[in-house]
Amino acid sequence: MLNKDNYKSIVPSMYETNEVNTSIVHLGLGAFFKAHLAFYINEYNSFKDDTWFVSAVSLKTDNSKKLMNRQDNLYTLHLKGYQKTSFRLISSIKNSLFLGEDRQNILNLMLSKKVKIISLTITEKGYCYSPWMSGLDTVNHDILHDLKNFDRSRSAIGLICYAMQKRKELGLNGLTLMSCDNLPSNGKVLKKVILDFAELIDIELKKWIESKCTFPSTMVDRIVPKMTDKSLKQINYEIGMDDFAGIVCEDFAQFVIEDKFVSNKRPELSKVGVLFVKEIKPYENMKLRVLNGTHSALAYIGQLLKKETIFEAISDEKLEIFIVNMLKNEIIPSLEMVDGVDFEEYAKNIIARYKNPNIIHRTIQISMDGSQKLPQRWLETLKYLIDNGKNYDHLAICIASWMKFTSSKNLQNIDIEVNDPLTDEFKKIWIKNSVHKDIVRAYFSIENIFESFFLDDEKLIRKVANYLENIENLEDLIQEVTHENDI
Ligand code: CS2
Repeated sequence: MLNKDNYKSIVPSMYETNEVNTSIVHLGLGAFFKAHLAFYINEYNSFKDDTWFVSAVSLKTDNSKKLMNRQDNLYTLHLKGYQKTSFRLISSIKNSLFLGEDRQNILNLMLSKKVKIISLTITEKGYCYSPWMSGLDTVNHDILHDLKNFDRSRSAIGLICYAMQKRKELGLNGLTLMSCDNLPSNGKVLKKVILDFAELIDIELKKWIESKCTFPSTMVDRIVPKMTDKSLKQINYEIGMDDFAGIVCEDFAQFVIEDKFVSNKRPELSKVGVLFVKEIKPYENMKLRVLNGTHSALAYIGQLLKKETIFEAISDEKLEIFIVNMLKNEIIPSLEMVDGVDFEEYAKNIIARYKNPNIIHRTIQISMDGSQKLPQRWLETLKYLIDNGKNYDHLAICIASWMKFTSSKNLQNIDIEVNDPLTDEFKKIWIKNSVHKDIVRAYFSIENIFESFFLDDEKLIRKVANYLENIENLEDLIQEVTHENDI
């Protein structure tokens, strides 16, 4: 099995000294983190002049900790390009921990003078942010739990606030708190929920965090499909030994970070292609609307049309034309300029990434948690188009497809798996209503997804309801709108 003995010769200084500097504590030991932040730190450490290591924490289960500990926190990253594939041994993770077992260790790390950054990949819902409340969702179960049991917090938000309170008591400095999730202004969102939570604990804690910590926003990009037995077997075969923690991803990666670190303490990741910028919003919007927006479109439409993977979906010519038209006529016009980026090229490149036959990315994986994803992926674009009197047929079809998908039935009326915190709410909508306009209105009344603006727009409601009513003919609808918009 892969471990430090078999790889001693190529692992950086990590094992040459007993004293290892853990300089980042990361919350969310999942595949995306292992293929993205851990990868970048690994590349950076290969220069050997300034090494940073990560202590990675799982908040919910001990699976990753077990797998990683068995192999001394080493794992293989299988980078799959269109033609070439390569392997990287990742050794940037110093230790893997599980909150359910290692709370004290995790806290000690967060209080250590060596730690400069706490980073997060906890998925959209992990932030417990309510757009409707414009801040922390104070009725979220985890938040209610953590407010009552602060020292046993189970959410990332409660845990970070607890650690910051201890740092404050010990007279230590603040930390850089860096979100790496697909949210717009992810730094601002993190700051808002942390400060809201801290205020409910103690106003002095809020003031301390506000003055001592920073919250850089980031734009993160790499397609990382869920691991399967087959992809793990392939890694094991290629490296010639067992690696139970290996990860497959595409060979493309991008990382843009707002340069806002406490005392400027950060690894100089520009050496490995990371872009540090002052103004990050245009990058975030570009990525969320172009990539994630079309990803979700392909996922919901793909699910209804029985396309198992993004590759299958984009290989259907009708769907490709639909996506390209949506990009050209609806998404790209909504974007602010980004220095040195040609949006047409950017979008073309993303379509090419979807066409990578070596990446088996399931549409069902991307369909997950739509209620948390739609606002930043589609609704901001839609709002722009409505405000500017432009056509939005493609997006309206996407929304109707998402509504149909969340009814838990596909076009053949067969049950489909809907994995979303609001699944029960969606089910109720379909039980209570039978008229399509009423169904659309009921969806638009979900304040944590839709701003009131949408519920007031009769034209939009009529359009989405009309598509929803005719959703059995989804393939025809897709073709019709693309022809109309091409003229
Ligand atoms: C995907 C993203 O699962 C999803 O919702 O759209 O994880 C996507 O693959 C990444 O953001 C790509 O950078």
